[in-house]
Amino acid sequence: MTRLLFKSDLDRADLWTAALKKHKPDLEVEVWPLRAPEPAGDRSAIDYALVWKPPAGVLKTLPNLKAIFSLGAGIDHLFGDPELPGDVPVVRMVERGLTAGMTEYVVMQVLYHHRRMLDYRAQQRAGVWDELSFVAPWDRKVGILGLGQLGGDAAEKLALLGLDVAGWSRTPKEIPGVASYAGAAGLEAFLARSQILVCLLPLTEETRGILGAETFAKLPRGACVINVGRGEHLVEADLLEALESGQIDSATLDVFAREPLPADSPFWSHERIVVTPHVASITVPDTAAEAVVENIRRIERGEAPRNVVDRDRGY
Ligand code: NDP
Ligand code: OXD
Repeated sequence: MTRLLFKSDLDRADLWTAALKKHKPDLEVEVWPLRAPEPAGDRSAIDYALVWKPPAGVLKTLPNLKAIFSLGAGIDHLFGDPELPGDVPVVRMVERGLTAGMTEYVVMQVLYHHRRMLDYRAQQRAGVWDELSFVAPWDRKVGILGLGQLGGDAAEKLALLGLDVAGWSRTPKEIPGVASYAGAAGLEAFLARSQILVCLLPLTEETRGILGAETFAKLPRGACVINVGRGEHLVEADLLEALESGQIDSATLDVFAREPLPADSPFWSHERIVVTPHVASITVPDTAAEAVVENIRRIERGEAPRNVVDRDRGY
């Protein structure tokens, strides 16, 4: 018998249990009660954990754990645990629902800024009928920080729309229609061309604060910033200053250093900022359960699971 511990901060355990059992009917799913500090059942019986933001120190109390599956693509919620078991593979979420949702969101926000929708919204509020300047898609330079599972797919789809797309990653990439810039040496040239900059990096010690004054100064004047990575990628005060000076024209922010975004955040009412509540993409239970079950089967056949986090790289 195989037993999986499931923990989410949303009330969707029934949906997840059904999805997991659809793909592996003999899987026993133990649900960690919503908002409880600890799981309830026999910890030695747990083979796998599928979790989002487990409290620090709990995973190490599961003595027979074979893998830790993150419910999301980001794994920073796990690596904040100083007692995270060192000998158990941590698997990030790679599934087509999450990828498709992120690509939709990034395409939507890039087009929103490219087609000056914030300006048209302001004109609508003021009752103004005025045609603003139009930039052809091939003259609009979009830059994606992070060309992994999510950034790579979004970049490819944006290129299919005819936009002039480039991406930046640690290692060079070959994606149809997408110019590749890599490593520290490639960053400056990449930023210099990015009129719309999208952050889809994982949060690591190297990427924390990357959306700050130094980066903004290297973008073309009047650039737009879309942050869908993590709130800690952004230096909030630097963005407000760059918006004030006109170096940055506008921004879309989906993730924040403090979530929910505090009621007194200036972002809520800023006319040049679009705010969404960390919903750029959401793991889809059916397709995600399929990916998790496929990895469980691999482990049970004695094979290495796919999409294991490299602890040295931090993602
Ligand atoms: P991946 O691990 O597949 O991709 C990460 C990319 O970032 C890779 O291209 C990697 O380069 C690049 N990268 C990492 N560190 C550096 C660095 N120091 N310098 C240059 N490039 C770097 O991650 P995903 O695409 O699956 O997810 C990305 C992030 O998106 C998640 O970590 C999460 O924070 C965020 N996310 C946000 C969601 C939301 O709703 N807002 C939903 C889901 C995810 P290389 O390819 O060379 O290794
Ligand atoms: C994720 C997220 O990492 O939801 O999947 O942010």
